[in-house]
Amino acid sequence: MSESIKTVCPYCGVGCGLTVSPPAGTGRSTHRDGEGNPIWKTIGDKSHPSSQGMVCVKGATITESIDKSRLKYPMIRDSLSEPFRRVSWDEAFNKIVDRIQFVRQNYGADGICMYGSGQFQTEDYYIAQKLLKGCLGINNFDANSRLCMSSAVAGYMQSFGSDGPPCCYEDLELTDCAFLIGTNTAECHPIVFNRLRKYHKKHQHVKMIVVDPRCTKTAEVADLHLAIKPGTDIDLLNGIAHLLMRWNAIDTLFMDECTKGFPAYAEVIRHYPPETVARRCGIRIDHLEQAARYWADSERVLSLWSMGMNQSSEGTAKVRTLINLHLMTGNVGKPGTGPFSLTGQPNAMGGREAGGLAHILPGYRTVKNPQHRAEIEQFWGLNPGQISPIPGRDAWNQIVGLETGEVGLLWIAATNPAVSMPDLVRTKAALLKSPFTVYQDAYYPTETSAYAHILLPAAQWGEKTGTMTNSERVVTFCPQFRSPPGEARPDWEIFAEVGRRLGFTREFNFANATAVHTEFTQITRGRLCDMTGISHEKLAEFGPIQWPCPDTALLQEDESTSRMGIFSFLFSHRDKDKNITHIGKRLYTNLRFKTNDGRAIFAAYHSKGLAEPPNNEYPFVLTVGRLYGHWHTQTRTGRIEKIVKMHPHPFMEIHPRDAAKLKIAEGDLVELRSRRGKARFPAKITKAIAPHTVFVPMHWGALWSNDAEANLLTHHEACPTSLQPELKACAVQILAVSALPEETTELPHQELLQSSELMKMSN
Ligand SMILES: Nc1nc2c(c(=O)[nH]1)N[C@H]1C(S)=C(S)[C@@H](COP(=O)(O)OP(=O)(O)OC[C@H]3O[C@@H](n4cnc5c(=O)[nH]c(N)nc54)[C@H](O)[C@@H]3O)O[C@H]1N2
Ligand SMILES: Nc1nc2c(c(=O)[nH]1)N[C@H]1C(S)=C(S)[C@@H](COP(=O)(O)OP(=O)(O)OC[C@H]3O[C@@H](n4cnc5c(=O)[nH]c(N)nc54)[C@H](O)[C@@H]3O)O[C@H]1N2
Ligand code: SF4
Ligand SMILES: [Mo]
Repeated sequence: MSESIKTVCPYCGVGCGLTVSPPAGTGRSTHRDGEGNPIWKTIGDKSHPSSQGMVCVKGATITESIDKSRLKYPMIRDSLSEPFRRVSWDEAFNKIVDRIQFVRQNYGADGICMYGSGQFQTEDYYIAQKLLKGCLGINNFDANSRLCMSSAVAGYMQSFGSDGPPCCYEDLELTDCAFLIGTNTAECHPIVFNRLRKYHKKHQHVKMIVVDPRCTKTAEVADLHLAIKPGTDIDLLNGIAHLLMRWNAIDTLFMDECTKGFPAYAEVIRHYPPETVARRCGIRIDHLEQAARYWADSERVLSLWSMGMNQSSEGTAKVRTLINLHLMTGNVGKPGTGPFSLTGQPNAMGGREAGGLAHILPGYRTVKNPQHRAEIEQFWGLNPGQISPIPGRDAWNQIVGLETGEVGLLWIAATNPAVSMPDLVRTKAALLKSPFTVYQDAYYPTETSAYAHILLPAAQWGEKTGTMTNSERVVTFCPQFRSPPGEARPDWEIFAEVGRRLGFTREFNFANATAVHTEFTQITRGRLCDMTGISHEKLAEFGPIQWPCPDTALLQEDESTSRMGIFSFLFSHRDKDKNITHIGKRLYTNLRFKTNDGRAIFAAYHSKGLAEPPNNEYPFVLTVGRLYGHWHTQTRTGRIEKIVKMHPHPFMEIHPRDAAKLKIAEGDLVELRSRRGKARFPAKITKAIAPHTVFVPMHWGALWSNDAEANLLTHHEACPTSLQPELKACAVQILAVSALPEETTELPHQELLQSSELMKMSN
């Protein structure tokens, strides 16, 4: 390939457009990585409507990692103590198909589980749903999005009657007040933050409020930073609502016409006077009042949130309570307003569209809804009743199924649970017990490959064609521009081949990814996420397209953006009778929601706080999050020199007062202990963290550190509605390692990892 191509960045949910060109230079002068592989050139795509040419360090360096430490061939072993041996695809497929048949007969269909990822393309997601939920009749497909987005999904569904973030990035530049809660946008959604920050800097009247126990890069530039104690978000939000009520700064007309359930909420917020709330949250009363003032005085309020809200044992309640504020003040459905959940992974949104969690079905449908099941059964040509009405095993319940012996086949793809799941002591022990684990990844080794019986090499970004949807519902085409290494294959092709070998030849008769996408978009017809007007061809021709986009929509150039030299599209609608709420950049502009009566629903939740609050024995709250340069478990970013220099090692942030009390100096090695496990980090003393709270990054698994695995400490207690675990907080004690008696710090199952390291394939 000699020309450049346009695609989307495969890291975060901002979904920046990238332009990729072949490695510069020829022969020996070619630009190469440390292993001698030519490096493709990546720059921001100026024509992408979401990012307008901007990229962060991760997008800019992505191509430096794509040839390093790749898994190239299928590999098999009979037990985890044996080395892998290379096999043909044919042998690997036969083994998997035999196992599926065996498990169906001996365990029942519930014994089969797949754990996928928001890093799948939509095509991968769709085929996996058809295989598991359709053909095998088991809803045991869950994704790492359970650890990431599920509270936002549940919150939108319950408050608005459907999933779907109603806002768009343009709202960042149209708001009067940005309320950022539980999100370190500057480091984790850098280009969203750039757009907001530029506008905020330029317009004096625009306010930025950041709610985070840490003074992050995001909080540093806010007009108001509320460093609440972890887990007190509902107190704060109810406290703001209390003041808005007291000041009568509420939109009664909107509430009367467009919502229901307010009286029950009004009863709840009575109990949240400022004194109580400030004390519980650990903030000043005047700061609380200031936050409520900004809400009251702003014509347009936009809230942004991510893991500080979602990863909580009351995640859905947090999300819904935030939505309450928007409903009270009529801040929804208008430019510059709305509750905007920032999606973490590049295609977390596509996963939701394709039904990629254990309780949902493609096209924003749910497993429990009989009509939805019937629609999908009919679409897939299945017998009525083939799709199970019972939600499948969520991520943690797949682990529990291994513990109890009910799961006979676990198929993991595009995620690294041996680092990212909560309570790694239990997770690893369960994985060790798994009778049969298939692991489909692009890289080798990862921490999870140590627990696999079969490794399947996946083609990654740039090596397969497909689509991804970003936080603002913009779908971008990601064409293949290079060959996969060795025998690696696209995820969807692997799933489809297994489907065909199980006898579902008609169901998986796809010539290519375009055919998969065409079938998938048809299943969205008439739904909120209608994408029947989007196709690979149109995306390739016109560039990124936002949904809803039914095939009755006419593509029109959006004048406001094309004047800025950016080419994006608005849609006009031909068929007024179609059940589509809205065509264009925002959802719910007619203020009718997807509930039965069109009204949005207030939620009435009291604050419950953390599932594992600190006590005398475990006096600190540990919170775990991300750093600007690294991506999750480092399979890519750990191999990029510039990023490794930026963040060379793990650390634990602690407040100077706590450090002094514990006699810990900067750089001292400390051991954190929770009720479940322990891990060690050098101390970083900083006022950026609230007292009694400590922070460690999530990025260092067993392959990248000796013993700084954050999730050895965390617990699996989850939100009862969304089943999203409280990965953001657990109770810990802190001990200076110098004060500990000498002992070996052998990690659980470290020997396994070492053995897999030793047998690195000669690739
Ligand atoms: N650089 C980088 N960017 C990424 C990723 C990455 O790995 N690296 N991953 C992507 C993914 S998948 C995701 S999900 C997103 C995550 O994006 P974010 O959610 O922004 O990232 P986190 O650092 O996990 O958590 C955000 C903040 O929540 C705060 N927090 C902790 N507990 C509480 C609480 O009780 N209340 C409140 N209000 N805040 C709390 C933490 O202090 C932290 O600063 O990032 C995406 N972008
Ligand atoms: N304590 C704590 N734990 C957390 C979090 C936290 O904030 N705190 N955050 C949680 C969240 S929000 C998330 S999203 C998870 C992320 O956790 P993981 O999903 O485990 O992290 P990644 O490193 O992104 O793993 C993605 C894997 O997919 C592989 N891969 C990349 N592209 C492809 C492809 O096209 N096909 C295939 N088959 N493989 C591919 C990569 O090599 C990598 O091994 O961690 C969760 N865990
Ligand atoms: S902001 Fe996100 S999508 Fe954009 S370049 Fe950075 S990692 Fe990629
Ligand atoms: Mo995530």
